[in-house]
Amino acid sequence: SSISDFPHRFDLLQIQVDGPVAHVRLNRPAKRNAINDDLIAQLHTCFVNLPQEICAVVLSGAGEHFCAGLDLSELSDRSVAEGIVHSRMWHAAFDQIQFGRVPVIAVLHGAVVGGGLELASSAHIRVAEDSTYYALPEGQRGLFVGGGGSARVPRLIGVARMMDMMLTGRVLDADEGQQTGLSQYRVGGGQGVAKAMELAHRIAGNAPLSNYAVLHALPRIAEMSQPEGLFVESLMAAIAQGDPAAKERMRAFLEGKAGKVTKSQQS
Ligand code: 1HE
Repeated sequence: SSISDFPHRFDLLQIQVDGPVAHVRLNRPAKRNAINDDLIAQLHTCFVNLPQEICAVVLSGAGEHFCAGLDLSELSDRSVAEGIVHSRMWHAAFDQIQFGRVPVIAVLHGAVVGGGLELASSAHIRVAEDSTYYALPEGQRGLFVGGGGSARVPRLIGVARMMDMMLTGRVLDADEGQQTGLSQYRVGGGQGVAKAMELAHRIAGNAPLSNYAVLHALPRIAEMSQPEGLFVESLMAAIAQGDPAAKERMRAFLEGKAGKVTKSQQS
């Protein structure tokens, strides 16, 4: 997919390319970026077709909210069978985000609710602004999560916290989200995109195979029994080490040409 056409192909996504980083913004602010079938399809197409030049993605939402979740106006027309297919469409799109080629950093502000939290939890790093709040109103709407939330959210905050959110409608604010592990970075209002772009450029500077191993090997190993996980880790480590990019980086360090680990990289 050509990098120059890429940003112009999606009417519900606004895409800006900055060197190796693409900033993908949900662009349906009048509906609080509620996800209808078109938007889920565009997210899927966008992440499947990321041009090779792109090494990291920042994902954000236009307007006052990150995302109001499922577009509730499309719901009533669906049969049970169509509901399953619809949910699987969301799974396919969000799998492209979580298990694609490049790391994705979500910038959260305002409502991150229902399917919006499911989308956010498909990203690899979350940066939350002051205004962020999290909820799973599916319980109140007579629904259940259908965008991967029951698999992804407990892996971030645990089953008990997700049960509480779904059963009681509990809303977590930005600080609670940070304490419970929903976000990894907490920033002031309007600072999220700049922080995420800084992180994305840092990530894009890593060897592609290291990033790929973190996205694809690490979560699998974490779910394996320890003996199997350790064996897979050894294979992945040897493969990464064998890559010319790794050899070059190690040589650069030994020759004093690469950065040291410093405290300034803390956050
Ligand atoms: C929507 C949606 C939506 C807003 N579907 N149209 N998600 C929810 O249950 C959350 C529902 N939304 C809200 O609680 C609020 O809209 C917000 C807290 C997100 C934002 O409030 P606010 O005051 O800024 O906006 P608003 O006035 O409520 O909404 C502005 C417009 O967006 C309005 O439409 P309008 O034509 O009257 O201007 C709203 O109807 C529309 N809108 N949210 C459709 N979600 C795969 S399973 C996932 C299951 C779920 O995600 S369930 C949770 C759904």
